[in-house]
Amino acid sequence: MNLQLNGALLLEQIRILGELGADPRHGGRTRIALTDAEKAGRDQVVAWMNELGLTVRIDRIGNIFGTLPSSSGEQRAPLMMGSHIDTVTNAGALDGCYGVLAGLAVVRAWRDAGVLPSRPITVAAFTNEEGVRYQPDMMGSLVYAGGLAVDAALDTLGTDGTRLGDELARIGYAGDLEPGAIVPHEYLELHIEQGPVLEAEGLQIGVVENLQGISWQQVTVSGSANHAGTTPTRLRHDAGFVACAAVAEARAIARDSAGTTLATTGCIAFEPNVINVIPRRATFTVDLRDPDESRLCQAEQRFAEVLDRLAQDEGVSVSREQLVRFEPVVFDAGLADAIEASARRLDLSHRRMTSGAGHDAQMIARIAPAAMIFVPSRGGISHNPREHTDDAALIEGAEVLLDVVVRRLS
Ligand code: HGY
Ligand code: MN
Ligand code: MN
Repeated sequence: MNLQLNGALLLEQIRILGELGADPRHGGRTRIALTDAEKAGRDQVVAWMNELGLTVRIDRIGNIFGTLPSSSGEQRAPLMMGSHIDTVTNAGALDGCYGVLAGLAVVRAWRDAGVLPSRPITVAAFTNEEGVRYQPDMMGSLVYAGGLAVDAALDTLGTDGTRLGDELARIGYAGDLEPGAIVPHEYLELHIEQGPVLEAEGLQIGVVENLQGISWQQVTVSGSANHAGTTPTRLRHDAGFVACAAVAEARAIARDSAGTTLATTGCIAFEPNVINVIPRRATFTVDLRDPDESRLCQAEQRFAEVLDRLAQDEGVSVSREQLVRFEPVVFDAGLADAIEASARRLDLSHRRMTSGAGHDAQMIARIAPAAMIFVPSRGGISHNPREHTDDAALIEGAEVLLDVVVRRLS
């Protein structure tokens, strides 16, 4: 079957969606989950789904599904493609959005050819993949895969004190479909690599076989405020010092892992946060990742020991809250083989690789065969307005996605 991808329209839709939530001051766009800016993004994707004549359904956690019916009419489990359209703060235009819009481009190729697939094709935009406002990340796909009860997710309180379910209702995306009601036959996610590997090796396609484990925790250090000028070091109970020392130790844990473990502190705050007062309290996050579960456990254990030692030496107390803990995921070998075969058929250089970032595919892998396709990120940059992938590479990735789907459905 000779289906044609409309690459120009895909690039145009990426550009249009990328303008929603644009931040002229700091660059990029910010469409944090369930904000008005993200609602605008949702509304735009739903409008494009309706233009394609898809059956649009919203589930109770706000996941959006657009389905192209099959030629047989019978209700077979759909082949699903998807990703997310929520962003981090000052994000690029491609993270997540590329996969959702490329899915629509694949469906459009069927529509343009005037043929229907042998089984339904569903394009999904999952709620709150980034987990910036409400933890955990990949929340919508986690609920959809049965990893988190929808009512618990709806009761989640955000970093801004809002209740997720209230915000979902406020933006008009509190759907009635039970999460998981549409069980995919298999799932494909096209995504930018967000890392340096493909570009460094001059390769066009990543065949993503697995995805590393993720551990997010929030640490609270409670010490004693005191005068910065009169308090001798030996008498201090400096929460700020312990937090900073712990962050430095987390980097040492990553460095000692020969590069497999990654440690990131993305958020840190001191109280009272004034220049001449020793902080009485410090809160900070630690994001630990490793493709190997036992190494990730070792990193968590070592960090806990470091924190306890620092706390004891400084005479402060520490508490840790686990925000996210996802084990590494291995994707479906058959789908990975199919992706590799399509890259080869399209004469695109490729390699098998691990995903450093979390993705909705890792959740869908719990309920259906799933795999991912990567395209290069310029400079390996993402979660940054400078995120970029060349137009030709974006279209190549979508061509691979189309080729895999056509062959899986023929
Ligand atoms: O954190 C992640 O890896 C993803 O971007 N949510
Ligand atoms: Mn993403
Ligand atoms: Mn992301």
